[in-house]
Order: sequence, then C-alpha cells, then structure tokens
Amino acid sequence: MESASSTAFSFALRRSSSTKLGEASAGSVGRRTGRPCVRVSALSYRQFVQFALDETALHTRMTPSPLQERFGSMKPLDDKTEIELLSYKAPKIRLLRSLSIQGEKGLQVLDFAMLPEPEYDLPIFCANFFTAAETNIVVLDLNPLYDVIKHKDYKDKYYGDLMSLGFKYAELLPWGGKLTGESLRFFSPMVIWTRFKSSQHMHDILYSAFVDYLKAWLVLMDLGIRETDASRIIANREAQHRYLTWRAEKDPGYEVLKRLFGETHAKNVVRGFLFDGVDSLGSKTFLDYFPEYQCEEGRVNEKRSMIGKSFATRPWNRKGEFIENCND
Ligand code: BLA
Repeated sequence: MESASSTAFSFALRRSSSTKLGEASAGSVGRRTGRPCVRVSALSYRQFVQFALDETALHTRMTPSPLQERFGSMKPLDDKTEIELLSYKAPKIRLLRSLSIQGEKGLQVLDFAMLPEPEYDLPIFCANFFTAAETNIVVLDLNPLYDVIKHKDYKDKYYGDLMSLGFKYAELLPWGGKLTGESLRFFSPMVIWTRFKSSQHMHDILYSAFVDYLKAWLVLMDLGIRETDASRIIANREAQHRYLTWRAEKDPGYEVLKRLFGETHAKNVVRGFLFDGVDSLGSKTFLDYFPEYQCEEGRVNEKRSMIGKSFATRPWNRKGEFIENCND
C-alpha cells in the first residue's frame, strides 16, 4: 500500500503551516485577493465552500462534473430554503461535490467531500456539518480508504504526520459522545466528531479546522502517486465503493433531505450526487459488504447500527492508536 515516501509527506505537511485560530475571521486580509475577508458568519457555511473551491483551484485543474447539469439547479419543495449543489472533477479527484442548505429556524447544512480517482489510495475529504437552531453536529475528517485499525501501513502513511493537527482540534472540539459504532471503521484517528451550541467563537474554530484539514488533504493529493498495479487499483475502487455504499444507505442526513426534496428526489440526491459512484464503481450490494444488517427475506435492517451507539469518549490516543477498552 506504500507508494510515496513518508519523509516526503512529513516535509510537505510541515510546509503547509496550520492556520492560527481567528486568522479567518474579522479584519484579516485575503491572502490572494488583497480584499478584506468577510467575517465568518455564525449562520453560514458559504465561506467554507468558497475557501475550499479557491484553495483547491490553487492545487489542481478543476472542471465541472457531468453531475452539475443534472443536479446544479435542483430546487427544494418550499421556497424558503436555499440550496446549492456544486460538483467538479480534477486529474486526481474523481468527484468534488458540495451540498449546502440554508433554511428556516437556523437550519444550516454543509456536506462537502472530495473523492479520489481509484488510481490513488488517498483518504476521502469529508466535512459534514448540521446546524439547527442552536445545535451543531459535526464530522470533519480525512476518511481513510482502508480501515486504519487493520491497516497500520495505511495509517502511518497518511496520518503519521497529521496527528498533532488532529489533537489540536480534538481539544478545541471535544468528542461528541456515543455514535453509530459502525461509523468508526470509516473514520481516521484525526477525526473531529463533535457537537456544540452555536457561537461565533465555535464557528471560527470550526472554520479554522476546516481550512487546516482541507490544506492537509490537498498536500496529500499533491504528493499522491498514480498507482499502476491493477490489483491495487481494483482494491482502491472497491474500498471507495464500500464507503459509498455505507453512506448512501445509512447517512443520518437522509430524513432531512426527504423533508426538503421529497422521497424520490432525496434518493436521487443521495445515490446520484452525494454518493455518486455507488451505482457505478462496483456491483456489490450493501448486504455483501455489511451482512450483519440482513433481516428476513433478504431485506436490509433499517436500524442505523447493529452494534449500537458506542464510543462514549475518543477511542484514539495522541499517537493515533486505537484504544479498544473505551467502547462502552
Ligand atoms: C448525525 N451525522 C450524525 C452523526 C454522525 C454523522 C456520526 C451522529 C449520529 C450517529 O451516531 O450516527 C455523520 N456518520 C457521519 C459521517 C459518516 C458516518 C460523516 O458514518 C461517514 C462515514 N448530516 C449531513 C447532512 C445532513 C445531516 C447532509 O451530513 C442533513 C441534510 C444531518 N446528521 C444529521 C442529523 C443528525 C446527524 C439531523 C442527527 C440525527 C441522528 O442522530 O439520528
């Protein structure tokens, strides 16, 4: 699984200096534009998307994804909610897609992901922020393509040099409590899983984390070396397909999307946009990957979790080692 040297990763990651907290908020001047930065609004994820697109464009050549034509002008059922669906591709990025929602009663959603081409075993950039009224539910991670508990070489290759960044934010954005136990297999040791009450301060910290995680992912992408071994490309494709299959079936956002778009459109957004690839990168089914969800007549159990809510505290230590005994 190793292809690029970890020394090269360390070097480049040190160069991509992390953001000082607050740098992104009031009064600072845009690095590239020279224009004053807009203060990060407590009630919007728009600046997150703008930053991600601007920063990614500095690293690679982005072109609109074919999905844009189909989904770019999707409208919600009501006329009070604003949504934006954006999608691009780039030489190493199979799909960069973003769904943002601004609704009534403080509803704000950002689901932003970058999925690599199967020739690269890069992690998947994943930002999932859900805000309703005063509550924020946040997952921010470079989701590993391979389960890092089983694949130590993969963990060392991609996360070895990022653990200090992960722990800086683990302190600022504390573990959000028990979650669907199965999700942990898709998370890295630097995952930020948190819940907090809305405030400008917390929003600024989250923006800063988003900026730093995105920059870190782009460095990994820059250094990513195209795989030529056919069996590894097949394995990468299947690993991404498994990830997409999990998320397309069990994503906690589905109920919200159903309310916004209606059932049929919500399904299309999930399978055809957010987790595009689930119907084309492989032919295995959800139950092929996750047979424990099988119930009578071959149906998929509708419960989100079979193992139940687990991991009351952060199950990774500072070195990124999995601490098994806190699974209560
Ligand atoms: C809650 N979202 C959650 C939770 C997680 C995630 C872990 C806590 C509930 C749980 O334990 O399952 C996110 N889970 C993930 C991610 C992965 C995973 C990113 O397995 C990746 C492998 N969230 C969205 C979108 C919406 C959304 C687009 O990304 C809405 C449109 C909403 N997430 C949302 C809501 C909850 C939630 C409403 C709380 C509902 C609940 O806990 O059931």
